[in-house]
Amino acid sequence: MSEIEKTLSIIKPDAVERGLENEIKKIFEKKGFSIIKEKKIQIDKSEAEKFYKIHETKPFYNDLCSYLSSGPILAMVLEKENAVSENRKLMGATDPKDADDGTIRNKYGISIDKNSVHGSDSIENAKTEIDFFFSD
Ligand code: IDP
Ligand code: MG
Repeated sequence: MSEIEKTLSIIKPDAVERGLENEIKKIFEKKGFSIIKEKKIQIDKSEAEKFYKIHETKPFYNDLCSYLSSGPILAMVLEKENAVSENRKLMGATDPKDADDGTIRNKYGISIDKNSVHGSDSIENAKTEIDFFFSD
């Protein structure tokens, strides 16, 4: 059964810095995602730590939070049938060198840390992450 879902997508600092926002938004729209909310912002490190709390025990946590807060990002709510898993497929593997042809990370990712996009990994986390950016 297909359900209309919402998921959180972030165009990360490496991609915003290279002016890829519109190109990446077009990829989502061409694949049938509706971008129902968007917000360009720069978060500070403590907010990044909160957003990535799930990773707080990982060795890369500090660098990850510094990176996400290092420049402007574009946070978006994407809507589509099975949006959470469809977005994960479209993003590709975490490490761009493992990401399949045709995925966003294959096309634009620079490295495992500068991998251009974030996407929620479950419906539950999508709700929390959408609230994080769009609760007001
Ligand atoms: P995901 O973004 O594909 O869901 P996660 O495992 O949730 O991947 O990791 C969150 C983010 O942390 C990744 O997008 C990547 O930027 C960074 N990251 C993950 N694993 C590593 C690593 O081994 N070294 C450095 N950064 C990493
Ligand atoms: Mg993740």
